[in-house]
Amino acid sequence: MVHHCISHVKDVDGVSSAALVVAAKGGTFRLTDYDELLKEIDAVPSSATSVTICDLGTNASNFPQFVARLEGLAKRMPVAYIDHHYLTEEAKGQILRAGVELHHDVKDCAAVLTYLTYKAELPEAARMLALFGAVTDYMDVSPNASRMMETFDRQFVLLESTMLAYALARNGKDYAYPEMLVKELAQMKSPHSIDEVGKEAIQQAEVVRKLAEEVKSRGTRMGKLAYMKTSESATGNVAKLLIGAFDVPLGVAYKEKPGGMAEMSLRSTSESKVHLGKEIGLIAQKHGGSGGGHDKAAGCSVPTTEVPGLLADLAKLLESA
Ligand SMILES: [Mn+2]
Repeated sequence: MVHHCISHVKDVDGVSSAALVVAAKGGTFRLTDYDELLKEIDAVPSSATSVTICDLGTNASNFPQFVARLEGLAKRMPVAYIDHHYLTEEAKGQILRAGVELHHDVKDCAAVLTYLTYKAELPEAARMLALFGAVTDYMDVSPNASRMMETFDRQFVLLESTMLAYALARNGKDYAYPEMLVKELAQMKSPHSIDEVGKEAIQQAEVVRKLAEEVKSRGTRMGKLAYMKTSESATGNVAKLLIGAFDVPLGVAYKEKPGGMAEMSLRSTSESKVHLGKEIGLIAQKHGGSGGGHDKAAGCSVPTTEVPGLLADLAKLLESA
């Protein structure tokens, strides 16, 4: 029996989810991003006898292909899909009818859902991995996560989670780094005891401090949002910093990728009435791209030439919400 896991490469939630699956099931794993998910499902190794997919959502435009691939895979082996990106009831029904074991809840991060799914096969210490995902996805206030948090020293969990997130933000471009983290975390190692994670995190703290200054002069306000083009890989962090620097409910940061595309991160505050995950898919599609995500954190990819139009649509939406 060889289990195979496909999880999100971009953040601690995806990395922790993968580590939990590897700790519970052993076998092989692959980290990937939203736009490569279908390819990764096609590339499930022939040695695999079961598969778990974690923390990876699709958007409306490629959802039919996603379900078709899940169905094909589920005919060959048991498939579990653990995720917390927004899904309509209809979409959930389609996934279930494809023969997939679905663990979905928008109120918890993927790592908490993964922990709960494989709890019986995991050591006690694995609860900490679930909390790393919860803290860094801003979902540690859910009933499940806060109950778990109460059983630890909160400061220790926050320190370890943040070290992991900062080290990953610095090294996420090369998949070898998050892959190394998955292997170490699956052994229940604390982030501070993994190689240079502590040193990398401190270096990233200085990057974040400088960025907080930089966004004030390089960011632009447009109605109730502020945006900025950046070369930082952690565009989500930049989006968050924009919210503070301009005192707006929505921050948008983007970077240009080869091939004329812009990769964009959106973050909002509780003041915003717009569900980013639901809306950005539609707006990005209108501008020739794709996107998705959560209520207060989402992302999209659109042609660079469409960025001004997309920002204007977002500003208009915020104004009318
Ligand atoms: Mn997540």
